[in-house]
Amino acid sequence: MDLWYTEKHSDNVGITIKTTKTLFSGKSQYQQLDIVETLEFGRMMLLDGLVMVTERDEFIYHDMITHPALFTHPNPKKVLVIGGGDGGSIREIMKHPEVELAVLCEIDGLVIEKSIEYLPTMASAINGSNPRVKLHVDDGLAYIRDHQNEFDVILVDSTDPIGPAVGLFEENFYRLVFSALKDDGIMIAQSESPFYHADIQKSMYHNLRAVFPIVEMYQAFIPTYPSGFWSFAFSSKIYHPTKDFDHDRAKNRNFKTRYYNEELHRGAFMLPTFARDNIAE
Ligand code: AAT
Repeated sequence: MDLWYTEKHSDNVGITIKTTKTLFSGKSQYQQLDIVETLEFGRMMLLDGLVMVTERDEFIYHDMITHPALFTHPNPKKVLVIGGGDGGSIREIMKHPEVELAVLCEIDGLVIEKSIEYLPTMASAINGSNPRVKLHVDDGLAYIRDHQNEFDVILVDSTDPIGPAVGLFEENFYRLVFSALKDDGIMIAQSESPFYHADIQKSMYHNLRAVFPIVEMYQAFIPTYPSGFWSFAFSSKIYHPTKDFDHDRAKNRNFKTRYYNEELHRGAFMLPTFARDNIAE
């Protein structure tokens, strides 16, 4: 029997996806984890009933949380991902040959374990086979406190600001990220939907600007996230995402990307007026 899964995106709107099978359902110390099979989007991972990733559209999110920073920073050697236990961000980071080490700090070991088991295309670089990858099961806030002046790029691949991710949207956390970055470091954080989450964006960008001299929003189209219109925050100590971006290095990359490209890199930072207004000072 087919079951229709619905995620409510507001009190009155939602997305509905036909599922054919539940592959895993269980509760960790932090959250409810479900992995289901769908007809349109392949396998889909839910945390507390909300869509985190699907096999069909994850390439968009993972291209866009990684490549803009890694093609702006001239020599990213050491990268930290906070959250992202499915491994999709680490897989994309590994495509950059100059990266010597990527550290994944995910709070929930069950997400990592079940992603390796059920989402192997995403988890291909976190299954223990890659010597350039290190895994830590820990709260990102706790991990970052013990690290100073260490990373070239930090990606905050987190859940929405509820439960364990609340602290990852606060000024105090951004100060710790700033200290954990080297003098020319860059941080990217997923920053919700400009269409539905204006309030979250307003406070998040306010907090980021209190800490980083350069803060720019960029956008991507992600069909299974609320409204399909999603965003990321680019925060940086010295490099500007379009002025300092190395167009030729991105153009001549020796790997394939299905969403990101050197033209889109610039275009993604061009925002519709209502999105710009969300984060106006
Ligand atoms: N790669 C896209 C998937 C995610 S999931 C985000 C991950 O962040 C989850 O596995 C969650 O367990 C982890 N997480 C939450 N809080 C913390 C924390 N404090 N420290 C470390 N990891 C944490 C992103 C989905 C975006 C959803 C948009 N609707």
